[in-house]
Amino acid sequence: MNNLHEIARDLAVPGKGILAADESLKTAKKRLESVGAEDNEENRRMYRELFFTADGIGDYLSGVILFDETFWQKSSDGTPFVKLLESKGVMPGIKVDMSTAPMPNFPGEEFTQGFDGLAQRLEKYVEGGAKFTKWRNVIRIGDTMPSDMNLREMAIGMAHYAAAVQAVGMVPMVEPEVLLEGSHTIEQAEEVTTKTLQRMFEEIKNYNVDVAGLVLKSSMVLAGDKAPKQSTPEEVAEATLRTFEASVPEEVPSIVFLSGGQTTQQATDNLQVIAQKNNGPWQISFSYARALQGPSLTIWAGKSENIPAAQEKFIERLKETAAARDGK
Ligand code: 5MM
Repeated sequence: MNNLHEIARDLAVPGKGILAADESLKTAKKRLESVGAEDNEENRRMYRELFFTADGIGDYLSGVILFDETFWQKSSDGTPFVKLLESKGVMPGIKVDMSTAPMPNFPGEEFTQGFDGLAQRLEKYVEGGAKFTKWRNVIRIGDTMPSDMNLREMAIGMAHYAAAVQAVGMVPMVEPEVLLEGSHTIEQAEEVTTKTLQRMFEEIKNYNVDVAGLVLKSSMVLAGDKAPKQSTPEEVAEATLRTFEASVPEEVPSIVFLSGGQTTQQATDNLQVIAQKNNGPWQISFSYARALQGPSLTIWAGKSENIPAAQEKFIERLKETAAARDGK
């Protein structure tokens, strides 16, 4: 087994998962302002530090996905965040896409930016200690969405990105997020997610990417957030696992989920039942942002005196989510 295979497998080992702390500046602003905290570089740094210095994160986290600004920042005692995470046995990862933008001529659809200077940026991250990377596309479900062109662009972009990352010795995490927003049924979500993953892995193969050295970050399959009939954890687990069976090559070692706007409870319950029912060849775990950080963000609210309580809440969320990852 080569190094990429080992890293890809280790990112989803039993009992552990990934923290997605890679919100772009725009998203970080939204998060901070939602709790009345001012959006500035120091507050963003403090917010990240809260999570990275919480006692015991290494027991539940295999990796953390960072955003460029955070990747180069230091904790209050001067330790670079990357070194701090490494010292806790947590692999540093980096988001290398440059977020999404509207797709011309396809109203409602988006494409992912970030190929300009990608090779140079990847080299810098390797030197800086990154072990894996992440690239996210979004796929929206609607009357005429996703369009064939949107899927085509997503698949080619994702394959090209994954090939570039493996070429410099890092593990690419591929994240084609099928959005939860909308009134679609779980059946529609299953059809679109299956098609999305099939198209993506087809191009990944065409680009000679080593699928045993990548991690799939997927959305769960469930009815849209405005659908009259919401999905139960059993329905989510069955539809999600059916989707993977129909689309994910068995050599892929690890699949991790995004929480995508599900409540913390939903994200935990759904993960637990998926883990219990998973008979596939893949390890399945989590790579949540909101479902891990949300409750701590509310407690912290930008005030340093709230950090201990926010950290305690974070460890509680990690414990629950890591147990769910093991089907408990
Ligand atoms: C879908 O978002 C990813 C997982 O987060 P959730 O568990 O909250 O759904 C997340 O890693 C996302 O890719 C980053 O937050 C960056 O997103 P932006 O929109 O800031 O590029």
